[in-house]
This record gives sequence, C-alpha cells and structure tokens, in this order.
Amino acid sequence: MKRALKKLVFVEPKSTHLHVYSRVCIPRLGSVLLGTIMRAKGYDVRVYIEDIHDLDMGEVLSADLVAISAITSTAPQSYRLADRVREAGAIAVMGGTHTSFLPEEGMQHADFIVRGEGEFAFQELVDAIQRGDGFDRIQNLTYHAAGGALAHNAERPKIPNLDVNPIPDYHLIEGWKPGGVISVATSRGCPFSCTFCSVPGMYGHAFRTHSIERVLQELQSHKGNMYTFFADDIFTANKKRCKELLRGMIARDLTPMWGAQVRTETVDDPELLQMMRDSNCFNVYVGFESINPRTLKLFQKKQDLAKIERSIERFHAHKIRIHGMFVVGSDEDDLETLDATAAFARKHDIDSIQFMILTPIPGSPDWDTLYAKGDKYVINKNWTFYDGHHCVHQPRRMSPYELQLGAIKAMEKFYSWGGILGKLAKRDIHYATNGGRMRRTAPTSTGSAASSTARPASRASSAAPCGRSACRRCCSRRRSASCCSASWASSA
Ligand code: B12
Ligand code: SF4
Repeated sequence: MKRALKKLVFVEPKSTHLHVYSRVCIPRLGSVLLGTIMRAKGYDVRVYIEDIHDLDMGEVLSADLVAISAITSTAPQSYRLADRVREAGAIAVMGGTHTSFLPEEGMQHADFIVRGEGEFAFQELVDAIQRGDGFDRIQNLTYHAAGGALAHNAERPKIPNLDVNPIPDYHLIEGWKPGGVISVATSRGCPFSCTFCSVPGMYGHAFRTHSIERVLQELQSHKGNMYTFFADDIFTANKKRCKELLRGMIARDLTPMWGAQVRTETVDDPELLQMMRDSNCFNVYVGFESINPRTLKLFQKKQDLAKIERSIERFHAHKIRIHGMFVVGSDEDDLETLDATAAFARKHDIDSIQFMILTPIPGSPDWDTLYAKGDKYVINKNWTFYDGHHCVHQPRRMSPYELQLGAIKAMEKFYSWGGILGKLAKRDIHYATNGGRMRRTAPTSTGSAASSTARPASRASSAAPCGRSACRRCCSRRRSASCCSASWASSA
C-alpha cells in the first residue's frame, strides 16, 4: 500500500453506557501522545476525546488516516467508527488495550492493529504507507499480508526510558479547556500480577519511568490547572524515586492538588507519607480489592486486612482522602461479603468507594480462566458491559443477578443518608455538601484495579452524574428514567 498522508485524526471513543467517570473528563493519554508525536513530524493532526467533544464526522472522514483507540468497554464503538472510516475510503488504524489482546477481532474492522505500546510502531507504519514499503519489519503490527492472511509481527521491547516521548499536548484535543483536571503519567508497568488486571500484560512487569526533571517540566507546563491525576498504575512503586519527585515539586512550587493510584504499602514509609501531604496530595486511589482474605489470596493481591486497615489509618492521619477500590464477585465472595465490605468502608470512614464487579478483561489472567478456558462462566459477551458495572460472569456462590444487585446495594449502603450524617457528625462538611461539585473538580479515579471512579455524587448533591435531576432512589430527587441505569445506581 502506498498513499500520501497529510491529515491524521486520532479518536478515543466514549463508552455507550454511563460509568462512574461519565462527567469527569480525564483523557487516556495514548491518543494525545501519538497526536503530539505526529504533529511534531509535520502532519495535520486532530485529536477527539469523545468524552470531551463530540466527533465532527466531516472532519474525521476527511482524514487520510484515522487512528482509533479502544479499551474493552469502548471496543464496539471503536469498531463502528473504524467501519465508517474504511467505507469512506480512509485508512483505519486501531490500538489500545483491547485490540492489543484481540487483534484478530480488531482486524475485522481496521486495516492495521498496533499492539502494545504504539509510539514507534505507529510512526513506522505511517512512514511505510507514505513510502509504499512492506510492513513485515514493523514490530507490534498486525496486518493483512499478501494473500490476505493475517500477519502478527514480533513484539517490540517495551520503551526503557519514557523520556523519548514528548509531553502530550492537550491543546490538540478538540474542545479541551485548560483549568480543570490534567493527567500526567510518570511511569509504566507494574511488578505485581493481580489476576483481574491487564496492566502487566500490556505494559510489562518492569517499572519504567520518566526522569524527575521531565515530570517537573510537564507539571510546569500544566501550571494553573486545578487537579493533577498521576496516571501511573502504582505512583509510589519506587518510594525513593517518588520522594525525589515530591521533593522537586515542593522545591519548585509545583504543587497542584493531586491524586494517584497507590498500594497499601505506601504508608510504611512515614517520610513519603509526610511528603505526599506537604506536596498537596488531595486523595489516593487504593486498590483494597476485598476484605475477604480468601478473595485477596485468589486475586494474588499480596496484601491482607491488617495492611488495609493500617493504610486507612495512616492516610487519614495525614489528612489524605481515600478512594477505596473494591472488586466484588470472586468465586470466594458471597452476598455477605458485599454487605460486610460496605460496612467495613463505613466503619473505617473511607472517603469514597467503588465496587467494581469482577470482569474478565482481555489481557488479564482472569480472561484465561474465566473466559477462554471456562466458557460456562461467561454469561454476556457484549463488550460494552465489560466496564466493571455489569455482571458478565457466573460467580460460584451467588447468581449473576444477586451479584449485580448486591453491588448496587453495597454502594447504596455506603452512600446512604446515614453515611452523610455520619460525616457531618465528624464535621466533614466537604464530603457531605460537595460530593456533586467535587465530581467535576477533583475526581477520584483509577483504571488500575479493572476499576475506576470519580467521587460519586453524595445524596446531598443536586444532580445525577448524567447532569439530569438526580433520581429518587439515590438522591430523593425526581427520577429521570433514562439516567437511572445500573451503572449510575451503582455509582451513586
Ligand atoms: C487514566 C485511566 C483512566 C481514566 C481516564 C480514562 C478514559 N478517559 O477513558 C479514568 C479514571 C477515567 C478511567 C476510567 C476507566 N478505565 Co481506565 N485507566 C487509566 C490508566 C490508569 C491510564 C491510561 C493512560 O493514560 N495510559 C497511558 C497511555 C500512554 O497509554 P494508552 O492510552 O494505553 O496508549 C498507549 C497504547 O495503548 C497505544 N494506543 C492507545 N490507543 C491507540 C490508538 C492507536 C491507533 C495506536 C496505533 C496505538 C494506541 O499506544 C499508546 C502509547 O504507547 C489505564 C492503565 C494504563 N496503565 O494505561 C487504565 C485502563 C485503561 N482503564 C481500564 C478500565 C477498565 C477503565 C474503566 C472501564 C473502569 C471503570 N469501570 O470505570 C473506565 C472506563 C472509562 C471509559 N472511557 O469508558 C483498563 C482497561 C482494560 C480494558 N481492556 O478494558 C486499564 C488498562 C486498567 C486495567 N486495569 O487494566 N481510566
Ligand atoms: S491491580 Fe494494580 S497492583 Fe495489581 S497488577 Fe494491576 S496495576 Fe498492578
């Protein structure tokens, strides 16, 4: 294939369902990073993050090449777009976590799939198309070889030093307005192997980083924004490096309100904890996952209840808010586990929580056990439901319906009027009155535990995450039927 390419459009389609982040627009960095690289090479680049701005299809279909990102829950949307792009005669390239693990499926819709890290493979692909070269040497690429057979080129080593990448230029994102939430990734990879998570499969076990200087430059470029989300999977994985970064932030007065995903062990280093506070850490997103010791073992989480309790106590002692991330529905969980988890979260005064339903996402070890090997466990193969809000598998100790309802009820139990009153009694006016506002300003979020959420609107807030009047069941306001899906209810 030889084609002249001038205009490249990057698209991150949004989920068709409401999810707990529906009103918090933190772009995944992939599209904007690739767009920044190609802009620097002289291409006419547009980046659409559909959660921020609707697609202008005229713009998209006038591109020579459209680069489409997909996580599992957005894959069907991404495929529909790829089909339209190809019908219009442009080239559709796909990448991201979902198609990295299911390239054959992706190739039913796209011309090319880039698996894993996309920075170099994508540049080489564009160069090869411009020159009319073959594709057989482009590592990480899946394409139709001569004769139509699918070719999956070898995997490329992961990028060892992330500083080769430019600072993602948010100004390329259509409709993006400065001042709000910014995402900064300082590292990639995770040394752990939790069974429900696809991060090690996608980014590897080796912890790879940007230099401290480079992260500080990136923070400087975002100065003035309200809240910084460090999009690392474990921000404090290397405590020494993390302290160096925080020291630099404090020294250079680069201390926006920030949050990050961390593990419970973070609190074992008092100096680190104090520096987090001093550098204006607003909240941490902690993968507690479960209070059921058998589930923690099954998940290979390498943490126990004592660690969880210790971390809650120490984060709170440093006035750092906790977004507790729980995954429910393992073969060791039953309905009592769900109740007990909500009660635990209330008892320990966790600031916000999410109960994500165990979901066998492609690339996770659970994908092999629950999905590929144990077909009987999977009750729904529609990817749009693979968002942690919907039960798509048959757990061992309860029915899928019981799990779905149990997860919703557990969230309800946590975010009940009783919870609000309890916070008021402890003079936490912020939680009790600002839940809804905070959703839009300082989100609580994570993707790492196959799970992410913003601070769910408290019942004292006046609007549901969809922006309509909040529903009666959750907020004593008039229900808007179309917004009160399981996903919203589970987040409220
Ligand atoms: C920040 C983050 C979020 C943010 C913002 C995400 C958003 N706007 O969608 C928030 C907190 C809102 C969020 C929400 C969710 N997240 Co999240 N999130 C992340 C996190 C931690 C970082 C993303 C990031 O910026 N990475 C860095 C960039 C550079 O990587 P990247 O985007 O993947 O791009 C690289 C490659 O994938 C590739 N690439 C990507 N797109 C394309 C396109 C083309 C054409 C090419 C060639 C290459 C390419 O090249 C890029 C550079 O190497 C990741 C974990 C991770 N480490 O990536 C999870 C992750 C993406 N999230 C995940 C999940 C499950 C979710 C939720 C469904 C959870 C939930 N129940 O709420 C929601 C869904 C939100 C939605 N959009 O529908 C999973 C996705 C797994 C899957 N297969 O579906 C991940 C991988 C974590 C995990 N546990 O495995 N998330
Ligand atoms: S859940 Fe967190 S600690 Fe576990 S493998 Fe995923 S990123 Fe690593």
